[in-house]
Amino acid sequence: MNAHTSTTATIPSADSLIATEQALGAHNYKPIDVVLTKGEGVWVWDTDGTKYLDCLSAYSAVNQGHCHPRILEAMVSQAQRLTLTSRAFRNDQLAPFYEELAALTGSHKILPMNSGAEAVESAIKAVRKWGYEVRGVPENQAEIIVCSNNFHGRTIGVVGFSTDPTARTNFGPFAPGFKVVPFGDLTAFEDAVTPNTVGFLVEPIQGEAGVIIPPQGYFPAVRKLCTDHGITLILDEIQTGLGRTGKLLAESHEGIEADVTLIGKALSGGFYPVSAVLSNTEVLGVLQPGQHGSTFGGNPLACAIARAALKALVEEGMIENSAKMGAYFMERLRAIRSNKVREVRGRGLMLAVELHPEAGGARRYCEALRRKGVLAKDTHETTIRIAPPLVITEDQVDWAIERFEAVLGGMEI
Ligand code: IF1
Repeated sequence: MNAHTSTTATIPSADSLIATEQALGAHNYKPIDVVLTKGEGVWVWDTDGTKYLDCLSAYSAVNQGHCHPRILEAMVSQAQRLTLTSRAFRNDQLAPFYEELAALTGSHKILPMNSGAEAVESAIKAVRKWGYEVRGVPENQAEIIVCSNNFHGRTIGVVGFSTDPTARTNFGPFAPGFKVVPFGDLTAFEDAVTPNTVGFLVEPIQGEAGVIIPPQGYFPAVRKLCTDHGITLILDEIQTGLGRTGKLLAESHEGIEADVTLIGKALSGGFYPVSAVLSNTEVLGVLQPGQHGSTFGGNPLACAIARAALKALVEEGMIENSAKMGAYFMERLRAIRSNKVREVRGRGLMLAVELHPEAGGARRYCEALRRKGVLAKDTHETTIRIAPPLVITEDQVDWAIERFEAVLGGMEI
């Protein structure tokens, strides 16, 4: 046998891969030490061949399931044709992407970007400009109201109005023009409004804060106040959107419509960073050539992937499945008898198990779940976040519940 072909390439062990990451990477994450190498639907496999049920979905970016075959097909065939033109030239995927996304969401104008944080930054730019040019706010006086415990990304602009010390400490100085009010508190919002308020940026359900659902009636009242005061309501649906909560957009649960909606993550089914600002004509209408852009935003590969990702989501009934399986998962989680669980909450397949402070920290339970074949992620000290791909079946929920029962039941901690 030829020396070439007989060489079995040494596959680095998980431990050595982790050691290399530690040595060479910035330590801005503390992941669960599972090294994944393959994914299919709700399942992922580590380098030792162990299979796990993914209950995080890359923070809701793989709503359609890992390596969805139709999205993969679209990606490969587009990549073989044309990947990037920049917006200096046009490409034949952008128009159909706009058309399909507008038809699905009822939006009038679309701005394609890449990451979620970029979509947030883009919306802030557009809304400020709209404030000056359409609302007549005096120069540099535009104010945007945001909520405490918000999560909108990691850029300087965005962490500047975060209330999380970990996210913002020592990253200043920050941009002025943001006011923070408690999430779910209508009076505080009303009191913060001034004649210079141009926008209210808010998550329909706060994700990083621990899957926090606002009081009933909050959003309809917010919607009315925004309309009355000419304030642009900007809903960050980067995490809650595209089926995660059992509706296409979480705003539908509240019976409202935002003026500007931000989507990202699952817009590509996890294949590529694709985000978008969706808006009425007025707000995005203020952007003129040269005033905003991105090398990769709206590129043909991104557009082809997003078109396939949206088709898969809608045509394969994933949004309905999210509503149905979310309700079932929640019911089964609530039926687990455990003195460690304080509350189970959520909407659709955006779920959280809140532990009692004495339970010993959510991270420990996520590590225990991992040993049983379920990957979930803690947030803050006491919350286990559960967000599987929207293609999960009842049998797979049952499979997961057995593991949650064993871990939350406590025998095995
Ligand atoms: C990380 C959480 C999820 C988001 C909302 C904008 C963005 C995000 C509502 C920015 C991003 C992520 C990023 C991820 C952790 C994460 C997250 F734990 F922080 F809350 F999803 F649950 N708006 N969320 O949730 O989008 O620029 O990242 O594309 O590691 O920072 P991005």
